[in-house]
Amino acid sequence: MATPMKSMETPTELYDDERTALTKEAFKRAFLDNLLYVQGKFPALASQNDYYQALAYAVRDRLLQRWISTAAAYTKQGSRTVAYFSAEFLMGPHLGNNLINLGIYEQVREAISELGLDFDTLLRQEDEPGLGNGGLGRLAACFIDSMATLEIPSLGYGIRYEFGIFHQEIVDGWQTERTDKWLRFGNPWEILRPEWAVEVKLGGHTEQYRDEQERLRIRWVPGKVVVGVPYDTPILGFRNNTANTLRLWKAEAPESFDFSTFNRGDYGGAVRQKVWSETLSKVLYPNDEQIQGKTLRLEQQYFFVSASLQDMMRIMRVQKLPLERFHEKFAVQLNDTHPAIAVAELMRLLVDDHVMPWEQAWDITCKTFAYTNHTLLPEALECWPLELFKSVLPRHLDLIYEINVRFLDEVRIRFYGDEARLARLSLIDEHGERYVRMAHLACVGSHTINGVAELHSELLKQDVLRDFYELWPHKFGNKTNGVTPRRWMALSNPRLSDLISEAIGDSWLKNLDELQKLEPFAQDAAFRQRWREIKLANKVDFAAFVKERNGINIDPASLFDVQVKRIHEYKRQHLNILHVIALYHRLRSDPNADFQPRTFIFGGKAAPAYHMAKLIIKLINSVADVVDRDPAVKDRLKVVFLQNFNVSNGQRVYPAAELSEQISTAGKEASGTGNMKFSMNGALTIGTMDGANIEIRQEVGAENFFLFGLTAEQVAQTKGRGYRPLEHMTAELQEVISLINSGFFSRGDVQMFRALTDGLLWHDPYLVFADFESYSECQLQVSQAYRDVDHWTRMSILNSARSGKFSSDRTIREYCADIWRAPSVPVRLLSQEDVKV
Ligand code: Z16
Repeated sequence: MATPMKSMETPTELYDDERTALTKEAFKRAFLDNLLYVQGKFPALASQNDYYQALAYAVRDRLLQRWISTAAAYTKQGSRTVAYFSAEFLMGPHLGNNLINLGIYEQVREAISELGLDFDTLLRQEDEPGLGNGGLGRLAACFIDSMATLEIPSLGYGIRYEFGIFHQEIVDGWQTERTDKWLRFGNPWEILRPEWAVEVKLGGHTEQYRDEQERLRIRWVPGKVVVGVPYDTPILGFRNNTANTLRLWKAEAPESFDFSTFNRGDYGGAVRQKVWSETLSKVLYPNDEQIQGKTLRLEQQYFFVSASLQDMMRIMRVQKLPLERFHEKFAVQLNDTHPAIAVAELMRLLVDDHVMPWEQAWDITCKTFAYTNHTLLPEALECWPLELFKSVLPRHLDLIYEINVRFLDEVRIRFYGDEARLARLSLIDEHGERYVRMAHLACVGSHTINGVAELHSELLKQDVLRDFYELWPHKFGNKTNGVTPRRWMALSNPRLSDLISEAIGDSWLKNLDELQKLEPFAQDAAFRQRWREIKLANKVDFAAFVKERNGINIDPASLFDVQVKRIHEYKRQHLNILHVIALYHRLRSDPNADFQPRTFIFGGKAAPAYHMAKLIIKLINSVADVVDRDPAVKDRLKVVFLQNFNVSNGQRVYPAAELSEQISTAGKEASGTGNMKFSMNGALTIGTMDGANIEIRQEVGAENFFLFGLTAEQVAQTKGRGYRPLEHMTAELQEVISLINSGFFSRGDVQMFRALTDGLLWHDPYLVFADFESYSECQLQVSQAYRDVDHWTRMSILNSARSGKFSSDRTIREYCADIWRAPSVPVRLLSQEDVKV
């Protein structure tokens, strides 16, 4: 045996293949080592969380080897890199996903159980990083998974919020919010990189000065400075050697600032400075489609964007690339307008800090950025009051004015004499109070603009961004969203995934179009039987989970009808619950009616200040409560509101779902991505012609999809004529509204739901009544179809078999081909030989 001193003197092995081997035995050894040497725990005294941490560190060791190999490959090749800028990354738990991607899920499960521990209990210990609100943040997570799987060099850039999306608890039927302390027990998946910290300026003013060459220049004198410290999380590709990076910024106080105050004896001031700095990355704003216009939010956006662009410039320095080639080295995708300030910030860095001529800097900027829009709701378009903007970013406001002057000059020539068009296109909204329009900044500074589903991209061109489309039609395109089948099938639905692999082999996880090979199995009675058994087993698991969480029994033999997503009027959870009340009413009126038993499952968070959304939650819970206590409908109708819908809960619910509710008012949901997760897992959709529903129906076939409601065009016409809800009132709908208003669901309180019912009756922008009959009728067809078990199973198999398009791998391939022009760079795993020190 080598003496310790000897090996210290000649450290030739950077890592030991034994230490990070993927075998069961090596893994057990690593787990126990971590428990002792990292957690400092003796097995008999360790908690489940200590075991989880040890397990996570053992997995992390195995991922670091890939990470180093990836960094080496990218550095050596100086590869073109995608930088995905997003204020949100809704990652969900890492452990299970990393095991799937490494291909060691089963070995590790066995290793852990051979050590006498319960693997599922350990998986559940992980506090998921909920650094996003919903679809947009989860899309970013699916995208970085797909980029790693497709071996595209990429960096995800965002904010390391100390508190992610709030934890939702239902108290007396109402939503209450609790802080999400996800970092409480530490985060084994991240690595702090203090050596790459950067300074970010905020506030203050600008002034003119002459540089050494007597040139007149502008200087930004900031009011405060914060330090951005990067925390890196490796993002594994699926069964390859790629480990890309998610780089999230934490805000800290610069030491120099503290010291000057501290030295003056102002301890309080020094502490305040530190506290203020850290508030920048303290908490995620919990609003999805409603902007709040808070100073801190703009500061957060600028903070992570500036830190990221500076970091990219550091990478260029390290790789000895001149800044003139910034757009060749990097393709930056702006995930909505949240990072749109990047357009002005890159100009500032190039023009002010690097003394580049304006025209050249602008050329580089426009060749760098591409912008994805995620919404058609006008209230979700970010506009910052000019005064607020100026107080946070005085230099950027001047730069935006300059960009605007040059831009409007171009428009003036193209559209001679069209003053109204100039006002509509301007980066500054001047009707009344003045605002900076972030979507306009994003459009002007990007070479490509895309929507997230066919219909959405069309409506952007016709409606929201029409003037930009008329100016630059070539910039516009569509990239229909997708989701990663690794998390949303392999990890969350192992039973179904195993059956599929048994039938068609396992390459479908890398090439989801291969699910087509399942189609013939829809005609195979034995296969259908197994398909049904799996759905039932998933429903049984889910029922146990509901029992544990909500204390109520749901019947796995009933139809599981699910609507999980953020609560919003445009998503129309109220349409769903009104229909549930109608069913309840039917059962009460005719207790012997022929009735397909159903369990209605709801889940989702409401923005804390969105009162109507919170009232909808209360109504759902109130109906759930009454229905649960009414013996007359027992076993036939159940309503469940699943608390705190998040990624982990999503992983439980999609595999158990049979009917997917995608019932937004047509023309309002940009895409939806939950709709895809359901369909892949064999649920049928009841949905409107909205977002990606249209493409799902197109793929799975109209005969395997339950369509109802007005089209986007009909919605627009109806509104154009003046929508009058009462014209759509039916006897049944009248009963439903009366029942609610009578206080039946609110212990006699006739006022409780008035804001909701009055809204629907008198001024409803989402046309609930207009679609109610069509929806009820369609639900009747669902119930009938469900009774023909074989027919339903065939439809279910075909939904899954035809969902290949909705892999985020397909989406990312399209971004690479049409927007980023980023080739893949395969990674070879470095061996001991390569890394001799
Ligand atoms: C969000 O999740 C979305 C849009 C938006 O403006 C803000 C947030 Cl936080 C969603 C869309 O509502 C949804 O239709 C889409 O599928 C998703 O973004 C991803 O594109």
